[in-house]
Amino acid sequence: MSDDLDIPESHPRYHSLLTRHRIEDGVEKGITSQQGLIAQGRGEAFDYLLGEETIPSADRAARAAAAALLGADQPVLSVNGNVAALVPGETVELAEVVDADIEVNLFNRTEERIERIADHLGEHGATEVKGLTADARIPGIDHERAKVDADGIYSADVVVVPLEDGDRAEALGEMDKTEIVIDLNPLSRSPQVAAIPIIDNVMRAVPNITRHADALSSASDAELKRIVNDFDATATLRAAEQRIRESESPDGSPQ
Ligand code: PTJ
Repeated sequence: MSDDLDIPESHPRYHSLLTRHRIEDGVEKGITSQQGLIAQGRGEAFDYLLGEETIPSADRAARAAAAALLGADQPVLSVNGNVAALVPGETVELAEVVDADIEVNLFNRTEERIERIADHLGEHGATEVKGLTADARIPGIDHERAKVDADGIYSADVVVVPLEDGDRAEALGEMDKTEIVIDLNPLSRSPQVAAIPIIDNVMRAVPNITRHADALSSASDAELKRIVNDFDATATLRAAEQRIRESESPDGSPQ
């Protein structure tokens, strides 16, 4: 992926423009679907209202996510076309730190796009990418997202599902998995049904979970469990919604 932007990092909208650039690049490479552009626009609006920063409740959620992943028997990171374009290297790094599998799972599924995403993740250091076998189905979903690997998402105990539609999020919850959802919209169905909703941009959230996982790498199982049990999903969603509703720009004027 090329991150060659003709604008300096000091530009106030640098990160937002970099995100757009990566998504555009993803579409050009056949990794991201055209609907991914629309999803990105929707996310950007919420990010703007959140102040384009990781709010304290999202940081606490990222720490709880790191604890859940470190304490898991079989954690899996689910990757779609937007995630592959935005955070390929960061996803591989997180998978390494928490010893998770990576599985491609697409809403607009084609074998060709799965292969391209797997290759793209391989270029960013992934040694194994699941998702092509698709020998199991998530019960209760009648679209392509139901197709998963039996030794991947299907049998995982903890799953990270960034930028998800609500259907699969709900169905995975019903399979008794601990679901970690990353989404900028606290009112979206997927964070609402997640055990651990992280209301943050995936560009910030994924490296932040990795940072917390590094810091917790020598924590005991009891300590990891305590962090997960103490986490309050409802308060996290409420804090993000409040931030959005009361949004002010850094100089105090309404945005
Ligand atoms: O690659 P595919 O075929 O699996 O398709 C992926 C998309 C994202 C196109 C598909 O899952 C989709 O249409 O998703 P939705 O229903 O538009 O939901 C996307 C959610 O992600 C919305 O709630 C957005 O607010 C949120 N979102 C968008 N960009 C980001 C984001 N959340 C975190 N970080 C972002 N950069």
